[in-house]
Order: sequence, then structure tokens, then C-alpha cells
Amino acid sequence: MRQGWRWFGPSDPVTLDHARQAGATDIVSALHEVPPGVAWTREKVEERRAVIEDGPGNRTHLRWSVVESIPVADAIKREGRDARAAIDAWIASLEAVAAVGPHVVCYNFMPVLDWTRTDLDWPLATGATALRFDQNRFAAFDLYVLKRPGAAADYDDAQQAAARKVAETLSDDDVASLIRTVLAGLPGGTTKGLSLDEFGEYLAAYAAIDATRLRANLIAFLEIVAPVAQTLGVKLTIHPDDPPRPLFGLPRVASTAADFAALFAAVPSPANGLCFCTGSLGVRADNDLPAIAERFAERIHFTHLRATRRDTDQLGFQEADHLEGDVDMPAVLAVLMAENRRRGEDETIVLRPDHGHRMLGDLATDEVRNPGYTAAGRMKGLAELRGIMRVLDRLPDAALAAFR
Ligand code: CS2
Ligand code: MN
Repeated sequence: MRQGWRWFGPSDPVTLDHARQAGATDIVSALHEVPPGVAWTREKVEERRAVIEDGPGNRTHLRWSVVESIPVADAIKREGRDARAAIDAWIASLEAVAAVGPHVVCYNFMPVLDWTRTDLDWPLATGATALRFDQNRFAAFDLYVLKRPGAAADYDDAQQAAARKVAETLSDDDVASLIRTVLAGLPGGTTKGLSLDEFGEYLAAYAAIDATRLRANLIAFLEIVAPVAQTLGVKLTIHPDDPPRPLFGLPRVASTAADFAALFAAVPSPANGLCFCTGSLGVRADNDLPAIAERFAERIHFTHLRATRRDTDQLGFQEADHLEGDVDMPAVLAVLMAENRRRGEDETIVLRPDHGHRMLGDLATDEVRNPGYTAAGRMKGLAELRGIMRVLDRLPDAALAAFR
């Protein structure tokens, strides 16, 4: 498995040398500064490639193998094939990427909001901090800060009572920070940061869009872009919804095995692939991760490895150490590594440790620019994953297949 590391570009306080020191060989990056819907130019992509790959001669060579993400403009999610200008811009970006080198492209199809948490510095018993999604805090935000029309229908009486209790304790600062955390966007987010008012407008624009319609729009998008990707030799990988269920009444259609099966059945092109994110998928108790990995193994070209631990309410969760939490990481790795053995060197799945705790030196700095994307926490995760892989590598095919 190729060991990747997400890098947010020259402004990332975690440097390419840090990635080298963590043991990564591959970089996952994007032109984060270009807004959704605007085409990337070949010059800009080449410039970024050169920064990553043409480093000083005395340094370990890094390869930019994955683009995460080319953002899918909101118009595409709302209008499907009718958002022709936005789709053309997306294709132009894809062509620029393919011309320069990376041949795996990640994207997601979550409307309005990208990944969502309620707490970015949740204290752990070790003194480190974690990202967390607290269902009661989330409901308090939805019901009492946003005051979304119709929101009450999404929560039962006990949930509403718990949310009210949380809402009563929220200071003005807490409210401001919740708005920032939920709406302004987290690192790598592919949607526009929003104010409370703007968010209300976006929700209204989605009033007529249910899961069936959103899925149809995703399929229409893939019917257009997958053949282009196939010709270019690029694999497209959809990132699962995070968390894998609807939020704020907005539909989500990349949360379960059934969702992925529907996409692959509708658009069978081999360019139509999956980014297997254990952290996102693992939030649902009914997602059997090794089984999903095995079912779609041929479609997986990129994987995000991290663990979440579900709260007793099964809705909230916090990000756990990479080998803890609810995912059976050795079993997932065994499935992915068995798949790699069936592939040529060029097709090897790229992994990245997806998020890490804020710990060690990262606690000493006042500002962590990219919560979840700290150096030490991710390095710890990657090191632990590498240990498992080193052992699994020794197993003969039959033993690896039987491992899980
Ligand atoms: C992520 C996000 O699991 C996740 O939610 O991998 O960190 C990711 O940055 C965004 O969805 C954008 O790619
Ligand atoms: Mn992920």
C-alpha cells in the first residue's frame, strides 16, 4: 500500500519535510485556493506538482499521486446534467490534473456542507484533544440557534429535551464557535463557508431535492465525467458522507454499501471508484467495514484510515486513536492488501492517515490551522498502520485472505 499524507499546499504549517519524517512517500493535495466551480489551469497544477515533487535533491522523493478534492460545485448537486458550465469546469480541472500526473481524483457529493463536527478540541484523558460530533450539541444548534423550520420532526422527545438542556448552557461565545465549526467549513472542505443567514437560503434551495433526486444528479454527473476520466486514465473516487446520514434535512447518498452499489450499477465504468474512508463509514453501526471493502475492493483506489468511537446514542462519535474505536483496522487492511496483490504496481491503493489527535508539540501552538490535520497525531496513526502492514505483508495469500 502506498503511504500518503495530506498536504494543504505551501501555507500548510505541516511541511513536506514533516510528511517525509512521518514516513510518507505520496502526497495528497489540491488547489485549495481555487473556489468550487472554477476550472484549474494546467499551469497552476504543474506549479503545485513541482513544489511537491521537485524538492531539494538531498530529500526523499515525494509523489503527488492523489488529488483530494476537485470540488463539485453546488449547482451540480442541485441541477445534475443541467449544470453544464460547472461540469465543464470540473472536467477542465480533471484534464489539467491528468496532464500533469496524479491519476486518482477524490470528490464528494454532500450538499451544502462538507464534513461536520461540533467540537474541534475535545479533551481526552491523555491531555491530547480530538474532533468530536456531539448529537445533543448538534441538535441544540439546529433547533435553537439555526431554528430551522421543521427541524423538530427530526428529533424525538428525549433528543429535544437533551438539546434544550445544552442550548440553555450555551454562551454567546459557544454559539459563535458552533456557527464557525459547523458552517464555516473544516480543512479541505469543498463547500463554501456560510453565515447563518446564507445557510438558511441554501437549505431553502434544497427544499425540493430529496435523496432520489440527489442520487439521480450524482449519476448524471458521473455519466458525463466517468468516460472522460476513463479516457484520461484517471480513477475517480467518491468520499463517503461524513457523518454518513442526512443532516439538517439535507439528503446524503454516499453513506452505505447500498448507496455505492447503486452508483456502480448505474455507471459501471472502471473509472467510477471509491475512496474507502473508515472514519466516515464507521460512524454507522450497520456498516460492516471489512465486508464493504471486500465487496467493492476493485473500485477502491484511495483509502482514508482512522477510527471513530460511537457514543451510546449511536449518533454522536469522537475520533479515536487509529487502531482503537469501532473499526477492525487489521481486517480492513488485510482486505485492501489482498486486493493490492492482485494489481500491478501502478494501481496500488494509496492510503492516508485521515485526521489525528492534537498532541505533543501541536498542543503548544496557539493556533492549529487545520484541525484534525496535525503533524504528530497523524504521524502516530501512520506509524501504527505501518506496523500492521509490515506484519500482514509477510502472510502468504491464503493466510491474508483468511485473516479477517
Ligand atoms: C475527511 C475530510 O473523513 C472525512 O471527513 O476525509 O477530512 C475531508 O477533508 C473532506 O471531506 C474533504 O475531502
Ligand atoms: Mn475521510
